[in-house]
Order: sequence, then structure tokens, then C-alpha cells
Amino acid sequence: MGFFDRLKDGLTRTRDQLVAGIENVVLGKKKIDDALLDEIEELMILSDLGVETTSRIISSVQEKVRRNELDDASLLKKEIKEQIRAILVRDSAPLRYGTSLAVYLVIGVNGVGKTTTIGKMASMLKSQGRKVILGAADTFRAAAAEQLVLWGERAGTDVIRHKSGADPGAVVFDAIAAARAREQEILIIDTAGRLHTKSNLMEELKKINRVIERELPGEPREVLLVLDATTGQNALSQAKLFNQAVGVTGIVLTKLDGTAKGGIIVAIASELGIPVKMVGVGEKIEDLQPFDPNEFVEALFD
Ligand SMILES: Nc1nc2c(ncn2[C@@H]2O[C@H](COP(=O)(O)OP(=O)(O)OP(=O)(O)O)[C@@H](O)[C@H]2O)c(=O)[nH]1
Ligand SMILES: [Mg+2]
Repeated sequence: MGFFDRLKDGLTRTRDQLVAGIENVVLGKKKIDDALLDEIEELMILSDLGVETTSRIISSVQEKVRRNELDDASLLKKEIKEQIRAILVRDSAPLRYGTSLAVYLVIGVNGVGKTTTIGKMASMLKSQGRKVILGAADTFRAAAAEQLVLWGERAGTDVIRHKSGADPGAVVFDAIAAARAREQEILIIDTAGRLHTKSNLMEELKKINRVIERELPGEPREVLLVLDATTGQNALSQAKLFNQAVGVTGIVLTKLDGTAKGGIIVAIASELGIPVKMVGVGEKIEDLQPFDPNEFVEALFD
């Protein structure tokens, strides 16, 4: 199966709920009235598009109906599809690269898929001919560095690590030095999972950020927040708080395989204006790709 098919497969439950739901509701109806729009609104909220985003889309549909630009219920599915596309296209942006060294700091709550994503990302970037090195700044769990080393072996990249319990900032400092000495193009840093509500753990991330800033001023950087698509609306509050603390430049949405909550991607793009840069659809090394809004919309509505 190609990536598009896996994405489509992964979105089956979201599609059944949202798209098949809309098809059902409009079936045999001609007129677009408030009762019909209420039902569609409910389907959108159930699919985790978010209350704010849903009501924005519904209001704009109502406006079009008032202006007689939209008068046939059978056109509603297409209209909502295009509005979702517009939201996702607006802020979309690829990963930043540089001419020297780019650093990607990968953050998120526990178990969302940070380390796995780094392994997949390293493999993807290597296959594009980039020189990639990894930094194991999750020094909290003893097994965390080993897990990253395993992914490094699979992807064919070096991993810079310290003993467990070491200062993550010191790992990042050494990883930058090693990346420079070995003339690497991209350094990807793994961090310990942390709750977005714990301010001392957020301080640690700020400290890591300051090390990167000081060592590589003006170089391209990404702060990539990994979100688990199966958590639905909670992913939105994680994104808000991590963004406030360290300034998130891109979202990686994992576990899009088999969740009914794929709509969360639209809520994040719409409410936070942070681009979704990558999506993960499984546990294997090839199960990650750059986020393509058009592909996503086609996979969802196909
Ligand atoms: N189905 C599915 N599982 C995934 C995906 N990405 C990661 N996982 C799984 O999620 C689990 C946690 O992945 P990790 O990469 O260890 O997550 P983490 O964020 O590094 O976890 P901590 O370091 O403990 O905070 C593993 O079992 C992964 O195989 C995905 O896209 N789809
Ligand atoms: Mg990890």
C-alpha cells in the first residue's frame, strides 16, 4: 500500500463519521435549512473539527445560502470539503533546511510518538540525501537513549548521547558540536515526554532552546510538537500550552491510522495557525510523510 492509501485507510473512521454522515443527512433533501445545518454541525464537532472551527465554517455556509450562492443540499459536501482545504492550505509550510546546520527540537507529552517520529524522519531525510545526526536529550528514562540508538541504526545515523540523568542542555550542546565537526546538515533532538501543564518541565525546554539559540544564532530551526491524533481535543490544549512556552513552528500528527479523530488536524490549523508539517500513519519506518493538505482532503473525502 502506498502512503496515500494508508492515509486513506487511517482516515476511514473519520470519513465514515464526517463524510458518510453528511451524505446521509443531505440524502433526498434539496433545501439547505437550519435543521439540516444543525445536523452537519453536530457531525463536524463529533469528528473533532472543534467548536470554533465548526461554527466558523457553518456561518460561512449560512452566509452563502443567504446570498443565494449555495442553494442545493447536494452541494454541501463539496462546500465543506473546500472550506477545510482552504484552512489547511493557508498555513502549510515544509520543514526548514539550511545551508549549514538546521536543528529540529522534537517535543510533546509522554508516548505521543516523538522518538518513533525522529527515527522515521531521519530515514526520510537520509533518503533525500541529507546528512542527519540525532541528539538524545531524553535523559529522564534510562531506556530512552537506547530506543533512539536503535532508530539511529535503522536510519543509518549517528546518535549523540550522555548517561541517563545528565543535563539535557549539555547533550544538546555536545550534539551541536558533533554535528558541526561531522559537517551534518540536520540535527534532530529527542526530548523527554512532559505534561504541558508542568511549568518546571517547560522551563527545561526553554533552557534547551536557549542553548540552540546561543550556539546557532540565525540558523534555521524547528520546534516540532508531536501530537497523538487519537487524543482529539486534548491535542489542541497541548498545542496551545507548548506554543506559549517555547514557540512551536510545526506540528507532527501521529497515529492517524485508525482514529476517528482525524478532524483535529483542521482544528489545530484553524485555531492556532501552526502548520502541520508531517503525519504519521503507523509504527514502521516508512510510515511518515510531509503533510500535504490537498492529499489529506482528498483522502478524507474520497
Ligand atoms: N499506530 C501508530 N503508532 C505509533 C505511531 N507513532 C508512534 N507510535 C507508537 O506509539 C508508541 C510510543 O512511541 P514513542 O516514539 O516511544 O513515543 P514518545 O513520545 O517518544 O514517548 P516518551 O519518550 O515515553 O514520551 C510506540 O508504541 C510507537 O510504536 C503512529 O503513527 N501510528
Ligand atoms: Mg521517546
